[in-house]
Amino acid sequence: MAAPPRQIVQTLMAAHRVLVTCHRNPDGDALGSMLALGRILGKLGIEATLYSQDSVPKQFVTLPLADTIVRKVDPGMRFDATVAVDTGDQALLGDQMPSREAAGTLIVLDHHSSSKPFGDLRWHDPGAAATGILVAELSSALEVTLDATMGELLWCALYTDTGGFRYSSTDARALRLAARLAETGIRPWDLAVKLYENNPVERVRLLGQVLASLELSASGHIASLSVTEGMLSACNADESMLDGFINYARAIEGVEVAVQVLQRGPSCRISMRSKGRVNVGRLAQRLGGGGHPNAAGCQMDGSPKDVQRRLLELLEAALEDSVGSAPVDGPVQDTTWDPSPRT
Ligand SMILES: [Mn+2]
Repeated sequence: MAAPPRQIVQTLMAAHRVLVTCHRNPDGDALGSMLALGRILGKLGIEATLYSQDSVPKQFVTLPLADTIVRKVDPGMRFDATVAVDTGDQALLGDQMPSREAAGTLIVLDHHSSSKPFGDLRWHDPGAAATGILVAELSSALEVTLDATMGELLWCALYTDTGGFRYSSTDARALRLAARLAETGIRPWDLAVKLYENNPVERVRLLGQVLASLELSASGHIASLSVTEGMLSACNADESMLDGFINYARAIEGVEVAVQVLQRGPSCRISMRSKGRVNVGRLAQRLGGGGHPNAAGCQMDGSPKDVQRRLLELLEAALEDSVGSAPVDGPVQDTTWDPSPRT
């Protein structure tokens, strides 16, 4: 088990009031980590305020304590410390972050490989399959025993960020935590049903439309999906329901990279997923975005059709460069990386 930087432990131990926040458009790791950390701090008698500007996606509203998250921070509040979890870029924090003085010591817990350093104290561990792992390790350093509520929250973090223990980020450290969480009394099947077998029918209808947009490159190595604003409104669906659709494209035999192009007014939000041969994180970074080697995102101007065509050219070139090369090194995650928060 890795140990958190001592200064982070000491700062939290000395704090009375802490703000915990995460990246915008929070995913299961961001929410699970934030909520679990809130509860851990609570056990120490520390008053924790949990702030996430965007509403909790429907998939996660039944997580314990999800209803304690606030979407605005009272401007009069002063904190001894602020912890940003699962956040690789300060720009991904909410608009209402308190001022430097009001926020106290800014602590960052993150595992994104393309993260841009920020904050006063930082625990950045790209080898961790989820930020939830760092939160669990922090709880040990703070001498807080994980209870079933924390178990459920951290299970959500770990399970969603490893794709149900399938992604290459799944390692002994992740599975050791899984065992520790199972010992808190959680029931993995009940949580899987809660997280993945509770789809709103609008999401399934939207999936039908999005899958119908599937296009394969001539080589068959690149698959792309597009999501237009028209599809969302026709299905009475919203962007939060798109989570995981791209994996259907990646799961096609022969496909190395899957792309999802989401129309947002005059530009598009791009998500890319690689099976491991092409480093899409590097490509996204070149396009002004970021992410992990196997999961990344960026934004491009133009219509979905136009963007799809340009991306295809870039990806074909990237694939050519990587012909015969081994899968990209290092642990890879498959977490959401959102360069362009919804407003
Ligand atoms: Mn994460």
